[in-house]
Amino acid sequence: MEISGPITPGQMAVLVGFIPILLAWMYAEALEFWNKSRQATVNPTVPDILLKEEAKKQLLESGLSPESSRAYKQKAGLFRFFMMDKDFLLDNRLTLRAASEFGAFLVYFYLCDRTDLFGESKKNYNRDLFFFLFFLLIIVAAMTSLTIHHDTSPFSSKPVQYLNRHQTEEWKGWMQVLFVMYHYFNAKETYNAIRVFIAAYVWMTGFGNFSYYYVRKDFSLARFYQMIWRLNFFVAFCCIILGNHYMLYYICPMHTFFTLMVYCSLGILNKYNETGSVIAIKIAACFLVIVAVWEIPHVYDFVWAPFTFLLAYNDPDASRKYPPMHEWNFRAGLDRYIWILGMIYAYFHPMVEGWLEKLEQTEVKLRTLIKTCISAICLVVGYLWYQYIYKLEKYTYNRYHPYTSWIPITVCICLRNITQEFRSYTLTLFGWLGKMTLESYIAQFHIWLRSGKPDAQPQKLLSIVPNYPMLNFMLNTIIFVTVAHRIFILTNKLKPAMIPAGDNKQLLFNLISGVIISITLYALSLVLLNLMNKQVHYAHASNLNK
Ligand SMILES: *[C@@H]1O[C@H](CO)[C@@H](O)[C@H](O)[C@H]1NC(C)=O
Ligand SMILES: *[C@@H]1O[C@H](CO)[C@H](O)[C@H](O)[C@@H]1NC(C)=O
Repeated sequence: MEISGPITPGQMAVLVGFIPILLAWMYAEALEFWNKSRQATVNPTVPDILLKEEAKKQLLESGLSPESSRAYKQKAGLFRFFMMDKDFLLDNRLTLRAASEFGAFLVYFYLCDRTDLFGESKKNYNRDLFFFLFFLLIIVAAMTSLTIHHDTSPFSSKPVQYLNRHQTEEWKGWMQVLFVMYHYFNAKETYNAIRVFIAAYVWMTGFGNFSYYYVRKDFSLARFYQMIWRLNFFVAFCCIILGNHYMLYYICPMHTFFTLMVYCSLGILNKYNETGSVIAIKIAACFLVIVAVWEIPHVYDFVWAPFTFLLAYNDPDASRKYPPMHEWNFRAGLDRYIWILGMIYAYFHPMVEGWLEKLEQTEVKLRTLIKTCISAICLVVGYLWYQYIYKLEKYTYNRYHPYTSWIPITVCICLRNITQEFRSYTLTLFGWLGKMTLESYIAQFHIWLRSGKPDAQPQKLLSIVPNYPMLNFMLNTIIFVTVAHRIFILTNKLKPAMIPAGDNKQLLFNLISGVIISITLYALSLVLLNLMNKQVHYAHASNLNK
């Protein structure tokens, strides 16, 4: 098995960190198994409570109160991990299991994308096949998972759901399916549509985050870190394991940045958020910041220069070379306004919902008239947009995109919510896919498609079943979706262990120990690699001498 390129210190560090976790998990499972079988055979009649009482008595006898033992538990977690403390391992067995499974997936990613274990094949676009597969999925989803929802919206107690969670998740699912298929089949003709989808995600970032912070008023750092962690945990490991830059997965920095912007704009002076004019000023300020950074020459370079280490990107296969910060300018620039629009829509959401409720109560004739008018206007606007903007060639389209992407999004929202019934139907299959958009977006690069070397775009397909493109597509898709879904679940499982909510001391402790462990592992791996290189040199030299 050949690997592409030498092993980096980062990869070594992850490996060195992963092995003890894997061993600890196996040990913990063995302990659990042993405990269970012992309880079952030796002491089948003693209930659990008695055992616990017994343990407490022993603790007291040894001079430790239960309180101090709890503090000991929190603080000395790391220490106890290194000592392979049995109780600690048993308590954290599930976390260790999740971490080990996650590590195993990373190994799979590496095997798929950086070794020649599996083959690769060329992308091939066939419009007929592309839409056949997409419609097939819709039909299957409609037949198996059409659901009517009756739960209430977070803003009112009425069951009129306008812009509810099921819908946004379903919406994400639709877009995600087309988005990954666009990559798989290299469907160049849908390029402009993909741009609109990404704008819609960013719109949802603005919408969802604004609603959350505005309604819940929960500006706690722990919550915020959890969100950032959820967005970046998986991608960070992908970058280290595969030697990529963060910007290869541009969706992640983009959402992180816009989430940060919403958090800051609402979090600063959040006492005054109830006042309408303050919100108006905040939103205007967001616009001004974006206009200043992206529309005034040289401001962009000045503002973003310090972040070059994080956001630089060069495509190794590109025929034209751009400056390293061009990619971020282009990607974030395309959707620079739409998140603000999401915030505005979220702000007016309760009001629109009120209108809709009133509209539902008017008599049938008037209601039908109004709804028909709205639909007609939407259709005409949508058609005009399609004719005059969407159909433009991609470079021209990109220039108009930041200023026009709100049109299809608004049309979509209006039409989707036009009737009560329509609003409450969703296809849960798409909703299910929509939940793991982030994971499937990242995973597709390496275990569905194949990039082959650091920072390269995934130009090839991963081929597990050579010479049978459709069977390969099927098998690969099953693995890909399963892995993406598992990683979604694992990320959520590991989240509370890494970023505990509501305990700032523990959070700080975790952050600091995380940094220390990372630095230690990195240093250790540098030393290890150095030693290995010396050995290779030595072997080489002695070969030459012979
Ligand atoms: C905020 O936006 C990010 C990025 O889209 C998303 O992952 C997160 O769930 C959003 N937060 C809320 C509370 O909706
Ligand atoms: C009403 O508004 C949009 C669509 O989902 C929101 O995202 C809601 O999800 C709902 N309608 C649409 C357009 O799907």
